[in-house]
Amino acid sequence: TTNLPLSDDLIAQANARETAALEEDYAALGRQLERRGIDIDAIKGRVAGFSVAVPSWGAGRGGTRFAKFPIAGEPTTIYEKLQDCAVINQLSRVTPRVSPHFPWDKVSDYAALREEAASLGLGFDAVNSNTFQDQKDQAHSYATGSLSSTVAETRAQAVEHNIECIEIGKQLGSTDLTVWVGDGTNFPGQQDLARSLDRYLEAAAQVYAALPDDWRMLLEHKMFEPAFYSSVISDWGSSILAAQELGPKAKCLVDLGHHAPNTNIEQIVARLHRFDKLGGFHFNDSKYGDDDLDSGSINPHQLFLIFNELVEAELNPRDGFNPSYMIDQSHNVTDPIESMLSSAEAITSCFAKALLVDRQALHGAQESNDTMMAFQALRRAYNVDVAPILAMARMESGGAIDVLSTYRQSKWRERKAQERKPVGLGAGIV
Ligand code: LRH
Ligand code: MN
Ligand code: MN
Repeated sequence: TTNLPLSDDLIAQANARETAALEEDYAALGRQLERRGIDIDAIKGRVAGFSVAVPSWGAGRGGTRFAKFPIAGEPTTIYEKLQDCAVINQLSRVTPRVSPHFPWDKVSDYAALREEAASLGLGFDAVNSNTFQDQKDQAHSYATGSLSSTVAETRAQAVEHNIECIEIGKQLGSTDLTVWVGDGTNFPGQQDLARSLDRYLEAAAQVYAALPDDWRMLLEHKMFEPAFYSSVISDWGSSILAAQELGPKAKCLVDLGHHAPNTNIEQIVARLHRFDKLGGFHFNDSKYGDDDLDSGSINPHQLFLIFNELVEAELNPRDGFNPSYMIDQSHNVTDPIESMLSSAEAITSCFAKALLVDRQALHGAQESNDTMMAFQALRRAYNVDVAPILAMARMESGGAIDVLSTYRQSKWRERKAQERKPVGLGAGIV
């Protein structure tokens, strides 16, 4: 049974007002691309096959450690979050999976949750474990770290929690476990830098041993925060070394906000791919640190260059190249549905632009050391407005031509403001 949140009529009526203009724009872009030897329908086909998962935690209004400003009608339970994610997918047609976080999304019946999601047109993506916060009724505190804690019982509890996440994930149909730990120190000398990594590796190996054959363990690194002097898995170097030590099912996950400012992330992508360790992404954008701003809102060119590496990687695949794409953002000042609609569009646009790069021209210019023409091969693709391709792909699969205006016409949030219980005030990351 389907239980889609928006009426197909609403989408069809909104599209009817936009179709003629879209057809004109698509035809004009098609002629422009044809002159470059590119078949627009082939690009549209690739775009139609693209998808990115949304985070369950992104459906609620985020906050900082200073404050959180909830909006009326925001979801509080995983069931309400799934409804909002279903709205995003119904309009955008590129976000058919949700990445859950435990214990935030804990329920008593995961088979029922999976059915509920399916009735909303959704599946589940990577399950995320949480050993960076203490939960009430938890036996051991993570104040000393989790997988790398000096306290053996705490490490065992963190291992146990990750294994429980795998068990939940099996019921939800996931095949990836994403592990980010906040472990680290705030003072020089607080912990032994080498021994803390040893403890992490030993505990992570126990989690790895519990992975089903077709599962992957995605190790997410982060330079700092909550630890401000040292983090155990602080960078892609620590991440790839850990993944190599754990085994072939361990891969690295690149959260775009988890690097030092100005880091060449696209080069990290190429490196991880070269060594068979590119597991996936948490897309977001940042200006200063782990800002969790909307994807492509600050540096869309970087996002394009990352997708350029991914298209190169596809042409030169290594074993099991199948990076998972997820959004990981904190929507502090916008309606989260609108942010994710806009972000999904930004991410898909960069994928589409990367497909437009004349690879022959690029590789030829690289071989002959024609720097300017190599750069121009990228620039010519980046400058194309691919919006008509995305809109046409969406419309043809039942989505909205103009996702944001159709969403506003649906009055979804206003309706939910009447139905859902208000969210309490307070600070917190989600
Ligand atoms: C850590 C992180 C990680 C968590 C999420 C809530 O900063 O990026 O992915 O699971 O935020
Ligand atoms: Mn992340
Ligand atoms: Mn983060």
